[in-house]
Amino acid sequence: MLHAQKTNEPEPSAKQLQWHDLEFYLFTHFGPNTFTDLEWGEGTEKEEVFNPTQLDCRQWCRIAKAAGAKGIIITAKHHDGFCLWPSQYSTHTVAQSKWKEGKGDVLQELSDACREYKLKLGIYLSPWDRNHPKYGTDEYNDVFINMMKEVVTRYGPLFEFWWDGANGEGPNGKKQVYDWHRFEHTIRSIAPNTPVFSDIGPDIRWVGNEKGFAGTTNWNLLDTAGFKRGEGAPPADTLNSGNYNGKNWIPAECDVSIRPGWFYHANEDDKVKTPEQLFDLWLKSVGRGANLLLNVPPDRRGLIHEKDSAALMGFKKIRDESFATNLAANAKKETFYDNMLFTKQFFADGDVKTFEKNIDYKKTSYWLRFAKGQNINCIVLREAIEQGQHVSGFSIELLDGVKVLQTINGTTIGRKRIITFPSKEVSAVRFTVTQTKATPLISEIEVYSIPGTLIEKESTL
Ligand code: FUL
Ligand code: CA
Repeated sequence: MLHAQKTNEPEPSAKQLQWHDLEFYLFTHFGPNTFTDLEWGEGTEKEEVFNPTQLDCRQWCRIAKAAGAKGIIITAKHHDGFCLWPSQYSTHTVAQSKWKEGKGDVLQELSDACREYKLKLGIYLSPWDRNHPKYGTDEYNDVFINMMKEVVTRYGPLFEFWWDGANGEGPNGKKQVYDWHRFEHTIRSIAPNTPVFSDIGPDIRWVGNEKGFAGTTNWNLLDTAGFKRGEGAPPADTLNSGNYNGKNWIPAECDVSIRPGWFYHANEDDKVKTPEQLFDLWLKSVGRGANLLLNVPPDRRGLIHEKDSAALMGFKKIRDESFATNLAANAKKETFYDNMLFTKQFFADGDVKTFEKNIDYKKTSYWLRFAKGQNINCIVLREAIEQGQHVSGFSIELLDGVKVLQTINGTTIGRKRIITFPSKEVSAVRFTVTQTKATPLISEIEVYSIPGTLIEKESTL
């Protein structure tokens, strides 16, 4: 049991906590653009362009599962308006295509395959629709709501519903005035357990870039008052770092593609991110307390390309190998208050994994001592976020005896914080919370020695 004092700090809902634990899932951009080599279809494409020759959602799921992804979010409808399911609210769908003589249903096949492989299904539904004749009129808001109802009831339960903020012109040259109030009310009533993503939530926020990086300071908190989805969204750096005093628990999700584009283009087959690049994205997303939504677009066959699949398998392998041996497991753990050693009573549950302070945290430090010199280059911290995100500053000292070899200062921890640094031989690691908004609850300190080539790369946004 954790024993933080009650605070007014925002806390995650049960469904958000479940979402946080997914960490990593795939994004699937698939539709007419796959066949026309576009990123943003015009909406005027003939339905017959959509004609995958070997579509196999079980192959997507097999690969997702083997990559350690927990689910798949699919573009049920992108901006071109084409529906990957036979919607009764559109005439621009798989039913009008030649694929399976108009009898096919990608969402059905994917939801069946996800069930078989024990993966979760999520749906991206673009409100911007460059095809629908009603787009740009009030009636289109009903169309969008009906489509949401259709996909939720037919293919749910969904682990995430993804609202794109884009709002361009439709076939009649008009921009839609989205009725977000009704959209939100609808999704809440038909899918109360599904966390909803958009630039500003309500449950999950965009991280402010499409590179896959969260801020090194990353609050799960966001102020949304006065902001809108799309053009009226908070500035990118706010989305990237959240708000220190944000009133709502709206954690960040990092969406990024394994290729330059979101949709498959054969001329990008040689531009698939390498396993090492994907691992670097892992450090900058999951390692900064966000979730990673990695886009892996199926090709014209309707299959994940061999190159993408190979990169994903390599990515999984280096994650498994890097985090196989937690060196903290064999270290001696001690908690010091000034010079006094605290033992069991310090940990309310007698478990050193849950590091809690009932006294001045700044004077308290947590030590890991190794029996002999140990080469390390990676430390994983976790905050018990069930009761909120509190820590705003911490320090890690790498020691050889009493000599401090290096001090690493950080800001937020959140659900997970992965710190990497050039390898050092240490006899001990000392961890101290230097700033916090309320009682800090650190639930995990792990130590690793990962391959030197995987140390986080410098990056600028
Ligand atoms: C953006 C879209 O415009 C892109 O095409 C892509 O779907 C990306 C994930 O979101 O808003
Ligand atoms: Ca405890």
